[in-house]
Amino acid sequence: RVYSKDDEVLVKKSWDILKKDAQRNGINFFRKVFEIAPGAKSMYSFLRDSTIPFEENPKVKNHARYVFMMTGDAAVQLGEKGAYQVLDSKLQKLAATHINAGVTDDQFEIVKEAILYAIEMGVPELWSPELKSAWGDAYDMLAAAVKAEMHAQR
Ligand code: ISQ
Repeated sequence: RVYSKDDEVLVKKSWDILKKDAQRNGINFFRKVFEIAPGAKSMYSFLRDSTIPFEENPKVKNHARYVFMMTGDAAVQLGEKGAYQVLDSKLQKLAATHINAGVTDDQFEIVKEAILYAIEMGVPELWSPELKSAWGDAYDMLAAAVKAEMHAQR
């Protein structure tokens, strides 16, 4: 098994801290995505024609917080359950949203890099190679389920 009990413990411990500042951590997450892939802004109607910095856009602030919370809440449930059981009723809609946005499989790697960066910024005191691989594996499991559902729907 890739995702061990130790991984689960590390993810849960760090998430307890990260979720307390989901707004700031979510913004760090989104900022990194747009830094790596500026073109990703065009996925959001509310960013496409916007000239103000994205973190001043209230819609983005809410969305960044929401996506960060959803990812972390799903990640902490892995272990007892697999990704399919965790995402469950959300999976179909999540996959459909990503298909509609034109997301490709390789773009999941950008989001992985960005979320790991936001976690490092959010809990520098807990950051370690072990924490990085625990979150990386959690992300990979969730992403695999979303990608598989996207392929199934297409
Ligand atoms: C899509 N899914 C998750 C995170 C994201 C961050 C920025 C842009 C698109 C995204």
